[in-house]
Amino acid sequence: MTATDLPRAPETVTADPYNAQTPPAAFAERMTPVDAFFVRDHFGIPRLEPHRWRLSLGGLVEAPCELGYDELLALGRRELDLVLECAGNGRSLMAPRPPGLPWGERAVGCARFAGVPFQAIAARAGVAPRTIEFVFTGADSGEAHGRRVSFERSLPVDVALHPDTLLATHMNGVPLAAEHGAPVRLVVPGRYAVADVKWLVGARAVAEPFTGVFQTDEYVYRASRGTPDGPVTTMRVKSLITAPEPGAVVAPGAELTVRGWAWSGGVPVRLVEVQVDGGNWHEAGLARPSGPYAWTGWSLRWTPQRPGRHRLLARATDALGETQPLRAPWNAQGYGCNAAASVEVLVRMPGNAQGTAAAQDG
Ligand SMILES: Nc1nc2c(c(=O)[nH]1)N[C@H]1C(S)=C(S)[C@@H](COP(=O)(O)O)O[C@H]1N2
Ligand SMILES: [Mo]
Repeated sequence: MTATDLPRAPETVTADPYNAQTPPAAFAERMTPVDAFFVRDHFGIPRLEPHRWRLSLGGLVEAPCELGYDELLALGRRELDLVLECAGNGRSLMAPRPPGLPWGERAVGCARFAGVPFQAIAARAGVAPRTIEFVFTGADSGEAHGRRVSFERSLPVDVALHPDTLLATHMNGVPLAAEHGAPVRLVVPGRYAVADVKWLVGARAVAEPFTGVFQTDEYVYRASRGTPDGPVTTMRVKSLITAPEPGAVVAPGAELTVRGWAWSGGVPVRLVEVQVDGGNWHEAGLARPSGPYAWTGWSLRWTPQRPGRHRLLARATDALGETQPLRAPWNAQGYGCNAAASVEVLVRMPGNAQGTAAAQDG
């Protein structure tokens, strides 16, 4: 069965390389099903067999080494529920639309990852004190900015050696799927998912800032084509409305539940507010998240009265006091779009033909 035969397969954005966003139905679940989880690939999908996989650890370490899959599994196991969000998520909402994949709002998902803290492997090799970063290498490569490169990203040494930075082998209880980085990928809580190098085959300790294409050309905030303002790192506070679905038709006087998810880069969500047609903001109820890096469920009862189209907005605020802006913050490459979530619904009496026509011309 191919991905497109699955009832809840991701919605393809580009076929080659394969990029796809999570379908709305998958957000009904706290953990986004693997089959429905968004995929972001810059090059092709390498097919790596676990029993032939090797990770090389080198650079400024006392004892460079290689590690196989079973050796990795033997080093421990830690489970974490993590939101993964592409830094380009929401780009198509920016005006003018920056170049890059035209993501809607669904290049995001939350899954339970299991793996081994990178720290455990680094400790075995012994990290030289001069180390400022670790560079992580994926098995995929191709042409980018006129160069032939591997997919490589670096992390500051304290982030790389944080006990929650994992070499993940499992997602939602099953071994990683090929498109999500099998057999081993990096996952870094709280950061935009570009940090989460898939098909991981190498890690090296370095004493200078890494300047690879995906570190300094791509995945940086720039006001214009000029000097970058800084790299894409922590996920900005954000929310998603999962019900009602866009264009839903509801009867006046019928109570419904507006619900969704909210998250911020490793910081708890403190508040979610919902607004109808530009009126007052109403505080939604928050559910307890399944872990410090998981998303927070929120909901609010709403009884629409007036027939017609209604615009619902949701905005989250995190424990640091950061709130989603109403309009997408623009930057030249379209990263970090965290504008308030928005959905339009149609309220009409059942069987009202005019309402039906109005629903269709939207
Ligand atoms: N090796 C490799 N790792 C990668 C990428 C890639 O193209 N190659 N894409 C990154 C980006 S930009 C994102 S958003 C996440 C997406 O992870 P997913 O496809 O499992 O959802 O993987 C990251 N890791
Ligand atoms: Mo991404």
